[in-house]
Amino acid sequence: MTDSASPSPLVALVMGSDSDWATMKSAADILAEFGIPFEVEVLSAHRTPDRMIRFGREAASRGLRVIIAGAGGAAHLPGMLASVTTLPVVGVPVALAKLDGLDSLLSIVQMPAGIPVATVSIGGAANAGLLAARILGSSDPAVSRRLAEYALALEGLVVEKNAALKA
Ligand code: RP5
Repeated sequence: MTDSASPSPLVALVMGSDSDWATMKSAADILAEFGIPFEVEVLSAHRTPDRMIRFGREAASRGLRVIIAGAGGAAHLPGMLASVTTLPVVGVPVALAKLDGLDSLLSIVQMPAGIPVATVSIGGAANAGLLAARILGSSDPAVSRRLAEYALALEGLVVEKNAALKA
């Protein structure tokens, strides 16, 4: 699938199926907005288990710093990746036609002690992108600065909308 321009991605944006892309694209948009190089992969814990394990095992040595993993239904991808890497894994529950994503959320969030997945809200891929930016920003002042600007812009929007309501 599509990659950002950079030759060495810092974030892997992975998903269980290409059908998850409509949700996961919001994370890609955030990473692109912050100028963070990323790669996109479809990897399934159930349909491509060997590929998925190999990807997780090699991720850190390939220079990746964060993995964002989205899946729906029996959403085992984020947890399985977290079990074969020490990189931070951000899990995105993708909503399918049935159960409104509650199944995905519970599959991702209920990790056993020792193997953490930072789970965002159902469909919360934009926040997953922002969380990855914050993880990188803790050691990259340029990303940290952009995060502060992003927060200021958000604040400005709310203030504007508030003023518009009263006008
Ligand atoms: C999950 O199964 C995927 O993450 C996707 O959300 C869901 C359905 O996949 P498709 O049948 O659309 O390929 O593993």
